[in-house]
Amino acid sequence: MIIKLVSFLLCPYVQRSVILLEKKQIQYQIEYIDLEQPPAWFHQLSPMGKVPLMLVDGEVLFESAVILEFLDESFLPSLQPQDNLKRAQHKAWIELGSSLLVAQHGMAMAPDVETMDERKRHLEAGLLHLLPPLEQGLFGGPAHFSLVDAAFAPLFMRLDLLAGMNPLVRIDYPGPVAEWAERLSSLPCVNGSVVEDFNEQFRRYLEKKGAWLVSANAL
Ligand SMILES: N[C@@H](CCC(=O)N[C@@H](CS)C(=O)NCC(=O)O)C(=O)O
Repeated sequence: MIIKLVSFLLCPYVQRSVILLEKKQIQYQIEYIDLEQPPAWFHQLSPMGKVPLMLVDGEVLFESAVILEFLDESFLPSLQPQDNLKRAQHKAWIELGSSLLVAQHGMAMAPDVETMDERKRHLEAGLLHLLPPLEQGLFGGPAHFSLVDAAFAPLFMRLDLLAGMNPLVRIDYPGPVAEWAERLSSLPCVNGSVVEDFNEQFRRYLEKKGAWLVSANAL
């Protein structure tokens, strides 16, 4: 099976697929595109005009959660629960992870401190929902890497980097969330899922977009 990922260098949704490809040691190719000036073929292939776009022997697949499931089912052993309800719950939490990624992006791009603060509180409230499943060990814990791990690691990586750029953006996670975030950040499949100068690229992107947190006003 020939797998090719079409990516934007900083995209957290693409990163989910890369984490799983690395975790399962699946061979893949990756092509980075500029989302502001995508090549003509991109809009022909990507029905929603978004990355990740995955080509599997030339066939198109899109939506990060669907790609995770496809990879997991195609390259065993499976990292999803056998139990139908638990597997469905994992999918539901991955969906929450997607909405938290949107919230993270909103906070990062906030044009002023007030907006950043309001978006930060929204994100903090969202993260609190993670406490019950984490306390129940629903995501598998340290012994069982799951698709939920792959889906959330890009969120924690970005929140960590943002906090490093501007301490006002730091979110104090409740204990179990902090432990989870730290565990994910130490995994080789997570560390190997971004380009080497990712931090610098991320910062430059925020500066280019006029994000308050890296502006002269904020620092
Ligand atoms: N629901 C999608 C979200 C993907 C997404 O938003 N990708 C962004 C880049 S990180 C994108 O392609 N944006 C281009 C656009 O919206 O025009 C998924 O999970 O794959």
